[in-house]
Amino acid sequence: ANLSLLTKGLANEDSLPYCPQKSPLINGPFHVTFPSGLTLAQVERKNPLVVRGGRYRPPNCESHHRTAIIIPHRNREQHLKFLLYYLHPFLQRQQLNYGIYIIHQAGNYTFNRAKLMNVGFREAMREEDWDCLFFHDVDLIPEDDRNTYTCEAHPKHAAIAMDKFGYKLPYKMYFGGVSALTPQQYLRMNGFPNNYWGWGGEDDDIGLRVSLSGMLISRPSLTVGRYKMIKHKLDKGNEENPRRFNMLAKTRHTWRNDGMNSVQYEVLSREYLPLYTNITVNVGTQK
Ligand code: UDH
Repeated sequence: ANLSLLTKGLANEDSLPYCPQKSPLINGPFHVTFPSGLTLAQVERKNPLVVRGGRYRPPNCESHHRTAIIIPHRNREQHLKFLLYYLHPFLQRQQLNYGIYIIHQAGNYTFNRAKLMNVGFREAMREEDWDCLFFHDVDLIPEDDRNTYTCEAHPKHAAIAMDKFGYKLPYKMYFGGVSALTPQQYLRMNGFPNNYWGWGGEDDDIGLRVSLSGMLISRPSLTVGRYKMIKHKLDKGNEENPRRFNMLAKTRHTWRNDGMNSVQYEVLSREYLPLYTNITVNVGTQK
C-alpha cells in the first residue's frame, strides 16, 4: 500500500498540468522605487520558492517556457540587489521555469559586456536545455509584467522604452539593454562580438549581426517594453571605446569569424547562491 502511495505521488508530480497560455498572475504596470536599506536576505525571504542557484519553476503547473537570464556584472552590487528584488517576482508572475546567471568579469582590466554574454550563453546551456536566453543589463528594471520574458520567431529587443530615452526607441536599429534570443537564433548570428572592450558599440554590432544573418528584430509594444534605469556614472574600467566606429564599419566582414565560434575564457568559480548562479570568469585582455 505504501509503495502504491509513493508511486502515485511521483506520478502526480511528473504529470502536472501545463500552465495556462497566458498567466493569470500578470498585473500590468507597476511602480519602481529603490527602497533604502533593502538586503539580499529580505529578497530571499520574499521569494521562498526560488531554489539554489536562482532557479524557479511554478509549483502547480508545468511551464511552457525555460528562460535563462544572463547578466554581465562587475562592481554593481547595489544595482544587482534591486534588479533581483523586482525580477524574481516578475518572472514568477509570468509562470516561467527560469534561472538567473550573473557573469562576473574578474580583475580590473577594461570591461567587455558582449564577451561576458557569450560566456553566459555557453555556461548556461551547459547546465540546462534553455529555450530562451535574456541578455540583461544589471541596471534596467522592467516596469510592466506584460513584457513577457519569452522568445519570439526573431531575436527580440525588449528594452525599447527606457526612462532615460524618454520612453522611446532612441534610433531604429537600437538593440541595447535587454534582448532575448533562442539558442538557435544566437548561434545563427555566431553570438555576440568578443572584441569590444569598454563602453559602446557592441550593442550596435549585435543589432547588425541580427540583420546580417538574415533575421529581423521583434519588439514588444512601447507601452509594455518599459524600463527604469538605475542612475549611475560611467564605471571605472569601462571607458568609452574609441575604436567602436571603425569596428562597426567592418562587422559585415568580421561577424562570421568572431563570436561563439572563437570565444576563449577561463571560468574561475561557479557558485550556486540562493538568488542566482555566479560565474566568475577571466575574459583576458585586448589583443
Ligand atoms: N557593467 C558592470 N560593471 C561595469 C560596467 C558595466 O556590471 O563596470 C554591466 C552592467 O550590467 C551594465 C552593463 O554592463 O548595466 C552596461 O554598462 P553601462 O551601464 O555602463 O552602460 P550604459 O550605456 O550606461 O547603460 C551609460 C552610462 C553613461 C555613459 C555615458 C557615455 N557617453
